[in-house]
Amino acid sequence: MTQQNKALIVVDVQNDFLPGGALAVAGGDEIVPVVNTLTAAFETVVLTADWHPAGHVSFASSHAGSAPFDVIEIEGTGSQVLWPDHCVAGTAGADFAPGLETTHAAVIVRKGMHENCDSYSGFMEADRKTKTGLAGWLAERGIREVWVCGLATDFCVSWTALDAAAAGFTVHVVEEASRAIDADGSLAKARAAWAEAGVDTVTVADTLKALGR
Ligand code: VGL
Ligand code: ZN
Repeated sequence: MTQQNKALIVVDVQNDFLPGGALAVAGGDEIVPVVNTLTAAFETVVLTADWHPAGHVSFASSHAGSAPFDVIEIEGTGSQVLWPDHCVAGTAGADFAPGLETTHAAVIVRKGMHENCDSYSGFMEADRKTKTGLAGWLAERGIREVWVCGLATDFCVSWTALDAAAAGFTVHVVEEASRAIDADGSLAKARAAWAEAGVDTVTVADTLKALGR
């Protein structure tokens, strides 16, 4: 092991977030080969998967009179953006993107599994209390520094990166291996939050260099 303290977290590279999917992110398919380049370079790779029950609280279809992209207030969560039904557990939309290298990942973290609570972050649900266990998993393996990429930059990648920073990890976002939804200035807001939290953005080339590759 030459990279004992470093890990890659690949966030939600799943069919429903690709063009043609239920919650398509423009250019989402373009990141697959870029993510694969990163995956091949890291010894420790974590994949997250958005994995919702049917009727999930984040689905507009679960709230009469609501439409996708409306924002509502939910008890225990606060503001919640409502989405089209997506990444329903066990459906093809929740499968990893075709061509995504997954065999080398040591762990897959599924999130958003509780009907009444969303989870953009791979570390903690939207109630800001319920943990997935990922911080402990990483810490027990001696990981101190993480690179985060995937879909979507301004939602699940951003929340995962910010929670990693809050958990004490050094965090880099690889935007080149990510794509954004960018609704209502959400990408600019995410970048400002990263700067505030000490999360930097790096290229794939920077990342390979940091790994000595
Ligand atoms: C995501 C919205 C809803 C994401 C997941 O992976 O960024 N966005 N669920
Ligand atoms: Zn979701």
